[in-house]
Amino acid sequence: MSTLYPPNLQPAALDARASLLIGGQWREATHTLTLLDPSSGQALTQVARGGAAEIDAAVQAAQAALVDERPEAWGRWSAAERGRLLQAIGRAVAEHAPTLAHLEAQDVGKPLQQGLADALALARYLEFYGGAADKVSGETLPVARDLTAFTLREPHGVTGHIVPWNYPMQIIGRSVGAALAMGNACVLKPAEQACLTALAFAHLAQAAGLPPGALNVVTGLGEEAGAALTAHPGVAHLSFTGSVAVGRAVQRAAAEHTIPVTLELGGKSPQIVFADADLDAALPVLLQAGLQNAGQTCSASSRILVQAAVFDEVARRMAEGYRALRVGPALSRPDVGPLVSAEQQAAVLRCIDVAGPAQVLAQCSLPADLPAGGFYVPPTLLAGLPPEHVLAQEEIFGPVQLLLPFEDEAEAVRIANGTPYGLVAGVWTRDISRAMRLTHKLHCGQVFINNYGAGGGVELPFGGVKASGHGREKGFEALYGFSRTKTVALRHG
Ligand code: TXE
Repeated sequence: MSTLYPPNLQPAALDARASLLIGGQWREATHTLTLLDPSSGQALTQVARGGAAEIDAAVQAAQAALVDERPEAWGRWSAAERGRLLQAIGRAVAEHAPTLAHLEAQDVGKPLQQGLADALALARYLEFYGGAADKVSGETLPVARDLTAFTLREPHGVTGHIVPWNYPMQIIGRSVGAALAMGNACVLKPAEQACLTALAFAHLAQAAGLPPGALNVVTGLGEEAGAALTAHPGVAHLSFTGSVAVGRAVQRAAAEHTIPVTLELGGKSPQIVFADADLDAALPVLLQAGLQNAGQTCSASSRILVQAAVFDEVARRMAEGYRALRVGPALSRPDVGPLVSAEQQAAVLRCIDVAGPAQVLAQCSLPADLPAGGFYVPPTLLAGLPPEHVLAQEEIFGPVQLLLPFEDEAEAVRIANGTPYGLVAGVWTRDISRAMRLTHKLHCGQVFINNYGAGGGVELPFGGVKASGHGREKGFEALYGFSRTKTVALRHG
């Protein structure tokens, strides 16, 4: 394994003695957090447990990077220079993708092949936002003959990024990548369960030439470092991905300083399968979209709505798929790895209990040789619960999907829209008119027709409605979100 890690990316080198990046310096903290390997439950390494003092230092370092008048300071870089740097960081990320995938596998239990895809997605975000950095411009506005009016797009200033543990690399790519492209200086607070790829990313960014203060990283607990970041008056924009409860707290904290927030809060996303659908094309996607990353995905398709005429066939084929899954430690490239923590494991097992054995249509058995302390949950397909049931309403965030039958289009829309969330919906049909009717009726941020996720498409704006949050990340929309408009009007006679 050691040959995979360049010296500065060894897990041991990313430990407590140097895991706070503030103003270009790697610093220690008085207290530490222990990271566990979810595949075995064993301690992996330690990182700094930063708190309010470290957040304050990080925000000040970010502010300093923006006001520094020296030509090399981050605030003086042109858009093209920022773009070139992001692309160079992207190339370094791509080069180290296998290392990053290993770190992610050990840190959060993500199957190696999925971590590799995340690392390459991070590289692609940096390529995309690097290329886009100098293509966002203002406009000229026709007001009067003796006035020339135009708009400028300016960075917010210091942006705070609170990232969860399920897709650390992708979320860093879409939020930190876009924020840096627009010239903001970032303070990143990774999740306490998932710090290593964030730290590795920061090392790679520094090595590629990111100047001091442009990106600051404070590892620590949500209620300490995270809350301090949301409360800091020097932060001009907050980007949060995580639970609804914390998202609401982040928005309340932002309201104290009247700053904008982007909230991405998960969902209960349906895939709707009509009787005329190409089932051979749909079936692998129905499963994959619910089980990728052991179902710990904001856009996980946890509800599968199936038209009555094909319900039995879809149920049978999905059940076969579940029974054929291979659960295992992340480094063994399983279909489904462990969950991130003992807490998540317990919560998901509780949900399966709540459903009761009668509703379990299929369950993949766990291999006998799994490491004893790992946080494994048997992938479970549920059926027979009404759409109002709590398990059909609330995010489970594990390898559990629920089949729900419907008769017609109206009922499908009613069930699909009938939860507090609205992130993603998938529609499987050969009838394009029906697909478009549904597209307009579904309450969500993105609709995928005869696919789910468009292969991750970094170009596509992504975000939710209702309890799934607001604001859009990914695509050009993120660049607008991480900048603001200043209007200028010049009277020239
Ligand atoms: O999330 P938290 P948790 C959902 C999913 C999961 C549930 C709980 O349903 O089962 O949330 O997961 C930081 N101020 N999602 O407990 O607590 C925390 O340190 C500021 C969906 O892990 O919301 C971490 O960095 N920050 C989701 C981040 O918030 C705080 C991804 C997310 O943690 C904070 C993850 C505070 N008071 C969970 N408290 C998605 N949308 O993909 C915590 N944090």
